[in-house]
Amino acid sequence: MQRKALKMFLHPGKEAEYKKRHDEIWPELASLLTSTGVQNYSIFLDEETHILFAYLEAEDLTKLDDLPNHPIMQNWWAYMADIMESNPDNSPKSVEIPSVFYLA
Ligand code: RM4
Repeated sequence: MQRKALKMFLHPGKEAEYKKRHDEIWPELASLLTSTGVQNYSIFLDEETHILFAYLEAEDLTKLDDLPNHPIMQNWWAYMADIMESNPDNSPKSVEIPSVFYLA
């Protein structure tokens, strides 16, 4: 199993809206992520800094490489772009976080 962590950046004041949208995550997006191999996808919010910490696992992380090109992913990013720091193509600004410790 491979693991990946990254941070994204929520606009202040959008905490409840961010959670609501994820509580109501589009079933087709959940299916897309699952069928691409994503497991244990978790997102945590640091309420002091508005940093979103995301963690996921996959047997092969390279299978996720095409996700940004998928229309469902692109539609979701367009939907989320008003409440997160986003790039011109609507993808969320994100910074990968290296692993420094693992206890299985
Ligand atoms: C996040 C962001 C991520 C997406 C999750 C489901 O807010 O859009 O890119 O993977 O939602």
